[in-house]
Amino acid sequence: MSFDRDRLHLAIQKSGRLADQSRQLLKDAGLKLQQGGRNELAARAENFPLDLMLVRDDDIPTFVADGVCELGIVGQNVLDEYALGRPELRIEQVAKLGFGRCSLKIAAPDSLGRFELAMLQGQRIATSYPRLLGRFLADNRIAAEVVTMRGAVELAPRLGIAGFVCDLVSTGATLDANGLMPVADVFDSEAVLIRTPRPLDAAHAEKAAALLTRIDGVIATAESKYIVLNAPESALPAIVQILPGAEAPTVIPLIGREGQVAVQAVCQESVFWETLERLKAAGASAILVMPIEKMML
Ligand code: PRT
Ligand code: ZN
Repeated sequence: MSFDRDRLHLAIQKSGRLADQSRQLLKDAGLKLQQGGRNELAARAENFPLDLMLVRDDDIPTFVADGVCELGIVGQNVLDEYALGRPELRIEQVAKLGFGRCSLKIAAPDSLGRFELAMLQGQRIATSYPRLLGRFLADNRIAAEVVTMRGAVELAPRLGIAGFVCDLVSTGATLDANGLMPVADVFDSEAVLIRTPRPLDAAHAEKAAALLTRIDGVIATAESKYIVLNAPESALPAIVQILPGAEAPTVIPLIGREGQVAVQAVCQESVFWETLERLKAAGASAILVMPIEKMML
């Protein structure tokens, strides 16, 4: 596939933890993506003027910063580690995408027992995120030695390379398996959509805006539900309070049932069983919760 300057370019991780969900997001936004072989570095959207660049996640901020790709999807951890090294650049974070959640944590051997931040003073800490860790240490006025490792950070204490590690954690199983326990939170991360700091010409800007509107719609729909319920009119103030993230619900009188109304609302936050129980306790009945397939805000 040739590089077509007229099309938009979006860098995503080729394979790894963010790859499938990045593609799924674009599919949910209505894009038909060409499959592309194992060795393909790009994949074309058949029904939108967009080409995907399939790269290592570490290269995504560079591609976007240099304007090779107008857009990218990358973990905030990778973005901020890069951005701290090039403070003159302003890569814009356009949207949080709600997947790839993890946190960068400092961990210590289980045998350490009680921990406080001051114990890091003068210690060696192994990490693949020296700038994020460096900022955390400076913010907390801790003078520690940062040992940069590209991978296998969890092994550092056993190898005698460092007394502490600072690595990404999602379930905590890896720390556990290596006899380590989390002791401090350095940075919370999720996948984000980023935009180049280079100015876009009108045609590219229009295409990017159209794509972002669709992606915003997908993000909004992911958590949103449509709720319909019946209630006595007198219970409305209490019910509106309980409906999560609902603005200006529609209230319709129920013919033949004096004082009773039907309420319809889009809830932009998760609706749990507990929410339904609270609605019922407030006087609601016949409560329906429905998924929303598409939404354009
Ligand atoms: O090949 P490429 O360079 O593209 O991929 P990569 O190997 O550098 O990255 P990859 O695919 O592992 O992660 C991509 C992004 O996913 C990261 O930059 C984070 O934004 C996000 N992410 C979310 C994670 C995790 N969760 C995660 N758990 N990245 C890494 N991990 C690792 C962590 O480093 C540790 O080794 O998983 C282990 C811990 O997991 P738990 O579940 O045992 O706690
Ligand atoms: Zn990587």
